[in-house]
Amino acid sequence: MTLTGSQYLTTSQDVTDEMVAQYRKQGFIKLPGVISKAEAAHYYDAALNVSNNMEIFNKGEKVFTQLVNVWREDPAMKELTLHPNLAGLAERLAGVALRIWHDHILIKQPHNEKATEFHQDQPYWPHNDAEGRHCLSAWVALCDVPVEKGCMTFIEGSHQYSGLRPQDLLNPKDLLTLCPDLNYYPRVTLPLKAGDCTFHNSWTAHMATPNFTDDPRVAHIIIYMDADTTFSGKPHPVTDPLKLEPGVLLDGEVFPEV
Ligand SMILES: O=C(O)CCC(=O)C(=O)O
Repeated sequence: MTLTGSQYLTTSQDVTDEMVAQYRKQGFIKLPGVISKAEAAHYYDAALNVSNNMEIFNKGEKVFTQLVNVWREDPAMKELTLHPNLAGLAERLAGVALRIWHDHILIKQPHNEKATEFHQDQPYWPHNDAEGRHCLSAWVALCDVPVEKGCMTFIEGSHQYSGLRPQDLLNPKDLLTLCPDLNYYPRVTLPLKAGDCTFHNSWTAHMATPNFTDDPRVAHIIIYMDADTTFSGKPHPVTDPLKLEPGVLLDGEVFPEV
């Protein structure tokens, strides 16, 4: 572990082969202290500042306030999205070279008493050969996130179910009806302290609990994709403005290698 001020940070050197195996078997892992408390407080303020200024992408407006690709707009959030410690951890877990797919700030507003319902991320994305890929998200808590404030719950082993259609974030039964076996898989709920993180594979089913508190739940999510991911042509808010031809490599300044 690395000492930052008075706090130890989890780095890729702390991630043992057993932890990598656990991540790959379960489809997710919790890593404490991936950024310092001081950094979390700094990025918490930056994230709320951005949310006052950026247009909201409203796919999940009812369950969270979502700001996509903030690293392209805001220098402070860019530092977090390109944070070398997070990238090192992501590559250690994925075991392949990665690029940024996109980031997003997800704020569950105070007393937004709606869960983000079970879904997988990958079916939303315009990636070719998605089944064979290692895309993963770092969900970084910028404030303490107990269960009552909107933390993540994962279904262990659910990443084996690839090839499903996109699932409705507002419907608690959608994924579980589409894939009834998942009703009998273990679920793991992971409250986090500011600066802690979960990583999940893009096929891992997950949900987030409602925010019953008086304060916003602020998380920054960095999504990494395999460095050789190509574009499928499917519509998506990140790629639509780029007018890409299907089959091209998702590279260049919008999708930098980490
Ligand atoms: O934080 C949330 O409410 C949901 C997060 C999520 O679905 C994700 O990071 O993929």
